[in-house]
Amino acid sequence: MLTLYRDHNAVCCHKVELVLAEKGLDFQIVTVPLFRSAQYDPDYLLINPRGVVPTLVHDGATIIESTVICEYVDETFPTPPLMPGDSAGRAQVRQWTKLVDEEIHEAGSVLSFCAMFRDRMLVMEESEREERFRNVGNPGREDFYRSSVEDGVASRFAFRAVAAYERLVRDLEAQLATTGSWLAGCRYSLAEAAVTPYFARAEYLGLLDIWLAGRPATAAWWDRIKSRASFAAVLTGTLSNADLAEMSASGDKIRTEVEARRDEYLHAYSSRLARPHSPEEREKDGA
Ligand SMILES: N[C@@H](CCC(=O)N[C@@H](CS)C(=O)NCC(=O)O)C(=O)O
Repeated sequence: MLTLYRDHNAVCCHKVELVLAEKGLDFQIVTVPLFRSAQYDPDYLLINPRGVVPTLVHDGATIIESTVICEYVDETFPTPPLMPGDSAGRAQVRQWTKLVDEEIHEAGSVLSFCAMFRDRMLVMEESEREERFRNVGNPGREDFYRSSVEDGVASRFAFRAVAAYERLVRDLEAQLATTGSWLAGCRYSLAEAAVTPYFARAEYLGLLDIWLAGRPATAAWWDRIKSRASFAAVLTGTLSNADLAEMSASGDKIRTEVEARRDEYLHAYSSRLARPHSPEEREKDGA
């Protein structure tokens, strides 16, 4: 028996659900509504001491951390495989999942905070808002929650988030333009499941095209992902009209500022962003 503790519109839960859908697995859902602070309930903290979703329970084993859960599911239910058969391919997948864990998860969360969660939190009583911040048991997370809610896209965390999306899509384009349809090997893998929720969130906020413009290989890859049954089951088929309307309206309000921060990043970092030339190209340039 598989039980997933999740919030229905949480990016790292979508990652796990995409993997379960790709495998065609049935699972029981326990809803942990994040905005009601259910993740800090003492009973939930017993199974996930980090106070976050998702958590997967399988035959008495409790597994936390979405990337770890995805690998666990892939190993335990090997068909269809979502990891390439060779070590180099598996290393390639892990380069993407590590990037998502280290940078993109925070970037997606910050953009969501600057848009819809900020809107929700600004209308709370101050005491309720403070309690929400106080509940976060991790100073790093508390800092970005506070900063995104207090300063919105002007926050330094938002600048980092916009830069992280820019680098992600730049690197996806470089890879997909050379390797073809998928990020690792010849089929959909855990790398796709890891990136998809953060692309979907940016798309629902009405921001993804800021990064996709002029990146045809990534745009085609994104269309391939959206045409899969797993995407329909986890995203289009699950989010309500109210969810979609909230994301779209709140994203609309920050779009111009996000574009400006992207320009600011490209301007400040352009000389440091040039991809290194190959020895052959340098020789041709007379370097
Ligand atoms: N590294 C963790 C991150 C988990 C995480 O931050 N989950 C978010 C939802 S996507 C959450 O539960 N946030 C709780 C909160 O904001 O208080 C994972 O990948 O499982």
